[in-house]
Amino acid sequence: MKIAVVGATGMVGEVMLQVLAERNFVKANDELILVASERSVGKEMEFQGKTYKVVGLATAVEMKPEIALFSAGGGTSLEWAPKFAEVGTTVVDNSSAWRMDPTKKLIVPEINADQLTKEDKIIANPNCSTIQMVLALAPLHKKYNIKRVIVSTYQSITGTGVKAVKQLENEYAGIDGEMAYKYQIHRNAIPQCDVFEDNGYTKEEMKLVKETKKILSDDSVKVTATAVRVPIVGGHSEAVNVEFSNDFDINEVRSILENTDGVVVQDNLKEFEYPMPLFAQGKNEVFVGRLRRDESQANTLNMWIVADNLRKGAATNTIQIAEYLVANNLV
Ligand code: A2P
Ligand code: 11C
Repeated sequence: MKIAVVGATGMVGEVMLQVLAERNFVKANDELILVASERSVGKEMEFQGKTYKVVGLATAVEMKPEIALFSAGGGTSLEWAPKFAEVGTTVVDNSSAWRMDPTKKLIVPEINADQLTKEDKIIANPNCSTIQMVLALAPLHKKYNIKRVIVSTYQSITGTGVKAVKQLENEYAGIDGEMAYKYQIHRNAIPQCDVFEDNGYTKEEMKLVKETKKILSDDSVKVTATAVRVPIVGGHSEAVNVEFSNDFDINEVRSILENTDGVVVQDNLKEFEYPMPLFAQGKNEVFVGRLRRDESQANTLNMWIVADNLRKGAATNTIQIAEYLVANNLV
């Protein structure tokens, strides 16, 4: 099998290569194709002790890989994913380009990988803040039926990319440098992730609303979001308030989450145990804690959800989709 990683030199691309190696996805007889922009063509990169030369997109299409994992921005996906699909490649795309296209599937493998067929040649990977939230919501929706979700996020600067990490480092060091954000992020919380839309919400907030409905296959689930950037590198955190149609038992909620693939419950107040980006960084799981009943309203739960946005929020979920495709002979 030929496997292409498009955007291999980027921040998510780098984590993709780590996760591919950890999960031994690229077998001895497989061929790995590392793809980036023309700027990087010819650059040498290491993977599992072998040196690879980065190639451009046109060359990669000519090589007709079976699978292409894309994380090179929405513009690249819009232009190039169809070209790969045309030569028979199955594209798993981490950008926002195809997510809300009704002809494309939006997949979190633990929830809806069973929707995938051989005909799906461009498959969308959801936004990081959506993935970690829906992984916890999906089993609870099945059991208690969600009416409404209120989510407030505390998002890592790694979601913005290398430029933001550099900005924070410069601010720590007191160096004037290029700014990823309009404002200083050190000692700050910026209530703006991505650009504003006409309704006064940011694009990130509207991704939480729209993608959640699509992944849960239920337009009746109401979601409202406030997304905030904080000077953190280890992962995104979310305070999530969920109103159900049916009442729940908090111990049953805990047990449902404990038995959900990909979820780890960290919720022991006596030991001060709860999810934090400090512990989530570098892990593939979604961590859930601070489980408690909202005492101000019937049938309503509060929880705190943390995950490494570059792993389960991006690289790991993309690779899990690819693993599912291979395991089920869909490529
Ligand atoms: P390059 O390193 O050559 O610019 P990040 O989001 O961390 O900036 O990474 C973006 C990734 O997408 C990088 O690997 C980058 O390659 C790649 N990329 C950006 N624009 C293009 C493009 N037009 N064609 C192919 N790859 C691109
Ligand atoms: C952030 N969620 O943290 C973004 C990054 O749609 O895949 C990923 C954007 C996307 O800013």
